[in-house]
Amino acid sequence: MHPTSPIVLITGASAGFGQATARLLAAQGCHLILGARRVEKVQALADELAQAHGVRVFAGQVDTRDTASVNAFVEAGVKALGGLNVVVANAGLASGLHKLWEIPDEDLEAMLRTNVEGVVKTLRATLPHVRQSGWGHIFFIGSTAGHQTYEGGGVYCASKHGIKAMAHALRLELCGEPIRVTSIDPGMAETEFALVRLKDADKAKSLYQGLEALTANDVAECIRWSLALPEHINIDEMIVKCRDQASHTMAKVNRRSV
Ligand code: NDP
Ligand code: 8X3
Repeated sequence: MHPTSPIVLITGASAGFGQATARLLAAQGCHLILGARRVEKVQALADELAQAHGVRVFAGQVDTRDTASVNAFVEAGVKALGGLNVVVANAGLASGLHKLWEIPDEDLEAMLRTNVEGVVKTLRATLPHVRQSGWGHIFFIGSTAGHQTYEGGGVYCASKHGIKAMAHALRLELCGEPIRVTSIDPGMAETEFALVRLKDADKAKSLYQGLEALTANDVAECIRWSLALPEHINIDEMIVKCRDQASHTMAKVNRRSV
């Protein structure tokens, strides 16, 4: 049975899609369990949303690469709010734009440990609670990079192709249970993503110059809509790009002169 005020756990809630999703779902009356490494940002968001919308919000520090950290975060959040219905396994990143034969271990490990292992660890810790609640929805955050590849993006694309595989597998594994599985797969969206990847504010900004990229709120809206649908409807995957991006990579992007 679809609860009127579901309890939603979001990883990567200190910025970008995670933060925007927390804002949008709190405004719909959802209770939230929010985590990221920058716990002070998550705590400030939690305080703001609890005050503005009268919902219950738990804020915790979590590094999704670390099993003990994920387990402790999930247990504390579920204990504080008394259950869990929806998971948004959003924490992720791209690190660098190296060709496959040049990628440093640091970037390789950051992407695979966060985008693949971190998502598995999040799912592993949360699913028993979602099952116990009797109704649930698991959101993966994939990417157009899970549908195409580009030079310098081999490992990031591999990690997002991995998300696609995991979402498909989980849907098969949970078939017959009252739990939906959705992968939201955005194209270019202006968040902290490019800054984290390129470590250069000017280069990050120039990526979106002259085009109207997706915002974090646009992606949050896709999550809100998928969640609000009647419960027999499952959005398997949603590829969402801005109108200025015609290809899954940046090969065909419309830029107005500035
Ligand atoms: P942001 O950089 O704005 O946000 C990323 C979030 O992930 C931050 O809250 C960050 O928090 C968190 N995070 C990163 N590593 C960890 C970790 N080890 N443990 C816990 N939290 C972590 O990027 P976006 O919002 O754009 O990205 C969110 C997801 O969307 C990612 O999976 C990304 O791959 C995907 N995506 C992004 C697109 C884009 O163009 N922006 C397009 C398609 C997909 P903190 O640093 O505080 O830990
Ligand atoms: C982010 C989109 O094109 O930078 O997942 O890989 S892209």
